Amino acid sequence: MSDTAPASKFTPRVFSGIQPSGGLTLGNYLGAIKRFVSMQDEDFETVYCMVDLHAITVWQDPADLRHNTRELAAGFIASGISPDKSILINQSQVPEHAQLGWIFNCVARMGWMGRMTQFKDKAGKNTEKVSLGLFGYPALMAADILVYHATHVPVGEDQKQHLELTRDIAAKFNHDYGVDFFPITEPVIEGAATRVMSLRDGSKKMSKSDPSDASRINMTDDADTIAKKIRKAKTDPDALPSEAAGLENRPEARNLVNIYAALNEQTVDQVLADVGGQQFGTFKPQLAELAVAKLAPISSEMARLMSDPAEIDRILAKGALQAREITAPILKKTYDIVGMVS
Ligand code: AQP
Repeated sequence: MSDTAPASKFTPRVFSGIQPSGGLTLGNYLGAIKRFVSMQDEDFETVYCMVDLHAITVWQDPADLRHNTRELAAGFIASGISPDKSILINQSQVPEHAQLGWIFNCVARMGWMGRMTQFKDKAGKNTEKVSLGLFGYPALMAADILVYHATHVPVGEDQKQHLELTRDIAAKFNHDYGVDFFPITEPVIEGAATRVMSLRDGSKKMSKSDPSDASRINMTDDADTIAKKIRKAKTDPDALPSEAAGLENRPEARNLVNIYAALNEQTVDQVLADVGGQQFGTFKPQLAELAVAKLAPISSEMARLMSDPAEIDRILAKGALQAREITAPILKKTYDIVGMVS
């Protein structure tokens, strides 16, 4: 659209977040965090966030929320996000997120929000009973991103529609007020595992809030638990194919091969060149061994960091100060554009 601002006039800046709505899963790690880590060494400023305001769109026990927020920060750091290279924050400690979120509630249209598939999935048949916050979630997510003028957002496949909405909100704001103020953000959806599926059902995303713990690998699972979950993962009776095309219509097989490829930083075809022809009884122990080798150092570092929660709180407090140097002027300018007396 001619009335939208090109991303290129903005400082290359990455923003992304994860909800502290449970423990981190392998899906979060492969779909999002691995890319967060690599982007901090590219030509970007990087801001990574525990989105606690998003988490409470569904009920969270307060003690669990506090624990999960710190554990998520520990997971970020243990996975390689450096508080010296990236700004690491807890969303509620940077109030400009919620303040811009309100403005965007007034920009986004009910019809746009009603089409969000994640809302439909999470609300199910219960739309009358879910929180208003769950419905408005994508407008707050747009604010999280745009309050930094972020140009790039690394996410898993499931967030694609929300990012399109973020672009629509930026474009509508720019159009309505006749400005080129908000960037039209680029989603970064890359890698062999942009959509890690449940270990129990290849048609469902692996999710931290799935009632079945066997459906996911948690970043805090020990070696025995990881091996057991992989051993019990649903599969089909056929041997593995030698090429990616042979995984079509085999969602569970494809999921396990994708996980192997992402953990081992290979393509699916490279993996299948090695394991094609194997039965799952042979492949699963190799996958378990690889998963344990990659995840054990992260989970033990998470445990070490969690033994000193005050240090995590200090990192988040410092991150909030750094963040507000970016967000406060952008919010102030937004208020000016909208016509608020300041
Ligand atoms: N299964 C997945 N495969 C690939 N990427 C995934 N992500 C989540 N699950 C997968 C990516 O992780 C980032 C953070 O997601 P989130 O925690 O903010 O929300 P979510 O997508 O709703 O994740 P969960 O685990 O399913 O949380 P709950 O159960 O609370 O809803 C995003 O980049 C997401 O794409």
